[in-house]
Amino acid sequence: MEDTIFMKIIRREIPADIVYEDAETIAFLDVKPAAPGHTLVVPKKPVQNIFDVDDGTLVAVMRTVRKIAPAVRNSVGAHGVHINSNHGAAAGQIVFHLHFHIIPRHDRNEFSFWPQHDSARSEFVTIAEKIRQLLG
Ligand code: DGP
Repeated sequence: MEDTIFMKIIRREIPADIVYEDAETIAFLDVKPAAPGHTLVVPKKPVQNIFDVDDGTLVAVMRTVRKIAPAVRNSVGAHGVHINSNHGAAAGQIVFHLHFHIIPRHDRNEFSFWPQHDSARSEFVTIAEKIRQLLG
């Protein structure tokens, strides 16, 4: 995997506002926050996304997400958080080093959810069957 900007942060080659670190993970403020307090949780191991991460690394990252989410929320007096993660360019991933966004939210009216659509019953049936088949 190519070196990413997050590896440079992990190695302290570029500055970041680091808020938490343990043996397997690091968390720092997002340089382009969607809201004040927007924090990224990143494994120190260089994996790209959900498609190549191993279970242990993902568990470590989610443990850190759970651990720091209340502090992130409370640091800005928010009432909730979005925990979001983009996997693949098509999904908006820009930095190809696995990360979870923790974005404080004060009020559900301050942002737009992604659009939701109705779908034909036959489409649900076909897609669910396809996923089950692919999972073996
Ligand atoms: P994503 O689209 O999920 O890959 O989001 C990548 C995020 O990483 C984006 O919200 C901005 C943030 N980011 C990119 N470069 C840097 C950096 O050099 N420092 C910090 N702190 N955040 C960065």
